[in-house]
Amino acid sequence: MKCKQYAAWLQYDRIEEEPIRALQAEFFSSIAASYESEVVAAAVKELCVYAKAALGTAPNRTAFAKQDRPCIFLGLKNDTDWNAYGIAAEKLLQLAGEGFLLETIGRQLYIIGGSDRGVLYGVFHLLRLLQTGSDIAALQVLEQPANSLRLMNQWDNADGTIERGYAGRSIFYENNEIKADLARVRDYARLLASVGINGISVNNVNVHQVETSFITSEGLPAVARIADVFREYGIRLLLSVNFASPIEVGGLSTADPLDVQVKEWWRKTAAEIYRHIPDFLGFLVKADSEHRPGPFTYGRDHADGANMLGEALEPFGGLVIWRCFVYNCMQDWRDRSTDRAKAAYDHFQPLDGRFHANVILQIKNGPMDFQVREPVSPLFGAMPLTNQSMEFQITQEYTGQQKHLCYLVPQWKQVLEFDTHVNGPGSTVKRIVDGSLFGRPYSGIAAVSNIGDDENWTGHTLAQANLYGYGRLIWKPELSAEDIAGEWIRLTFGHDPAVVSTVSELLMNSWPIYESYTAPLGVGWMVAPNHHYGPDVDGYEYSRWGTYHFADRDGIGVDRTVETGTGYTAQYAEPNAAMYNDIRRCPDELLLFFHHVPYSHRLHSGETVIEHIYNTRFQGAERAEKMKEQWQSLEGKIDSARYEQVLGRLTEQAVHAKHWRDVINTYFYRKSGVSDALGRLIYT
Ligand code: GCW
Repeated sequence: MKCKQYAAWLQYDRIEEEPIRALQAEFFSSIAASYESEVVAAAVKELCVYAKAALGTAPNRTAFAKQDRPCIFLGLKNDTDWNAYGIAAEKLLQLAGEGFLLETIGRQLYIIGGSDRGVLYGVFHLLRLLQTGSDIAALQVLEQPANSLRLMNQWDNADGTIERGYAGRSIFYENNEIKADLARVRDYARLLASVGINGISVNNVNVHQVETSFITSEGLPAVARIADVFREYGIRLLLSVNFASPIEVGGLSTADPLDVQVKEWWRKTAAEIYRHIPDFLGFLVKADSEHRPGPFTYGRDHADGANMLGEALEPFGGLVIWRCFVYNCMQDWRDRSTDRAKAAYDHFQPLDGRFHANVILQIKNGPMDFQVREPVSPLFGAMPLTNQSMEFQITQEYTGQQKHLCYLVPQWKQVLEFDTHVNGPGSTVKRIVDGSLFGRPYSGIAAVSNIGDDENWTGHTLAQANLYGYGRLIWKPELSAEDIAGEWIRLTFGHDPAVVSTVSELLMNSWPIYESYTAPLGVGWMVAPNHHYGPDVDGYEYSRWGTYHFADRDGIGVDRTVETGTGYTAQYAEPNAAMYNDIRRCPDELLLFFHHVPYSHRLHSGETVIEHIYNTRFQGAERAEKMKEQWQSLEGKIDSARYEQVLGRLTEQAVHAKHWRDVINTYFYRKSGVSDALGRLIYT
């Protein structure tokens, strides 16, 4: 019996209210499917798992036919005359692809998918509804996912380590091999499918030696085993590929994307991949970024590189997902004219219109790198002729590494709602990445996973909410962060009102709290080099990474204005460009991202910058301590394993938040000489 931490949000706790259980059991007495496939089989199995755990029953599989008895019917939109079963034609018309319809008619429940994936998503949605209090006798739901590509990116290495992983080791690999036992991968696939994920890249974008050979005939049989497991749950496989593969595993002397032999090598490689994995989704590529090989070596650009791979995959319907995280990571801190934030736009925007139809550019949400606070990347919407997708980071590299609580859905939601104005008002990021604004054929959202082989998957048990929330949000960006939190809490911990309200408050406050004791006002970093955990204000200040805050005795911040700074603000469409450029109109939370200001500069909040730094650091550390106490109020209401696990993390966070507070406050006191107006303790 797997423990509660492992079951995550698929607890399927027994329904205690007798009438509700009896009613559900009636519906679950039999299941009939009009279509058979691996994915439908997974859907049926899931219904049975639920019936056993929550209702204590075992449904009968019955032949698909009209009947008078209670029954759950599963099928595809096009394989049955659903009108004859009482389903309205106009509803069926609205149903497509991966969408689903849930409808109760009398004592029969219909789960109809636009495809077999739709059926599976319908089943998981049904079980979510049943566990969060919906009445099975009155269901009327029609859902279509907003984004067609809903992807997970693993940064797992074949040696079993995970780049920026904070929850143990890889569930995929050990000792430079794919694990023999993939049972846990299957459980992961089930978790991902339950929130609608339909594609996964299973190796780190930094493709090292062993992983480079995943695409060779020697490597593919093992990779295909992983693809087989994900296929059961409707999830298609991607691989991160090394741009220099033709040299490293192909025996060629070049990887020049315009070289005939190189093109031929990739074409053959693609054919070989599809021989092993017929539904292979495509390549994820990090090229010319942080010392990874790429087209620049040959004097070619990113369009040349991506298109060459696009052409190789095209005959098989595969995609190239090309990352835009390209910048000079050998910068000289003395050089004030180079601005890392400008790099992605500068590299890619001029290439608009040159990318092959099956190439998608994957852009990190911010222009720098997954900081606690960043503006939205100005590249979104700036390439109307190019497919674009979003890259979020679920793994908490810069947001507390799953030791600190940081519920990221509110941040992602803000990014998706941001109005770029590139095509007039209403040009929100969510409409760019769902493809609707410019009518792009391919689009979607990816995120770097936060799981490892820890028993609870995510290190911090409450960090499961980020994995869950990511899937739910990208399926339906209209959901609020709070509603998603509420769903997750009920599914994970049950319905006790004290638990629901306390955990919801903890989650919803956690991002602002984390922000309030770490780097202030959008300036970013201030973390220890390499591992990125804990404060080191000048840790990156004189380094080559282009991530500076420029604090001196008079002020702090990065001048990115057109007049006196790097000119980055001009990459935005109006009116955003003017707003960010204008120190009086720039939002407080991003002030230091865009402007260099004296410590005495007054914010819209009424505080000066130095007061803000001190006030929020003191409040942040206090609120972190409070979070621990709030959690302690739930003792006895949550099983002890999860209770203790979370308590341990919140205790560490409370201590560490004080460390952050003191390091930051002392740093700025020493720099500025300004003492705290409220006389609180700042170490000198
Ligand atoms: O933020 C940086 C990380 C690297 C990562 C890189 C990227 C996979 O520190 O670990 O490499 O981003 O996104 O490529």
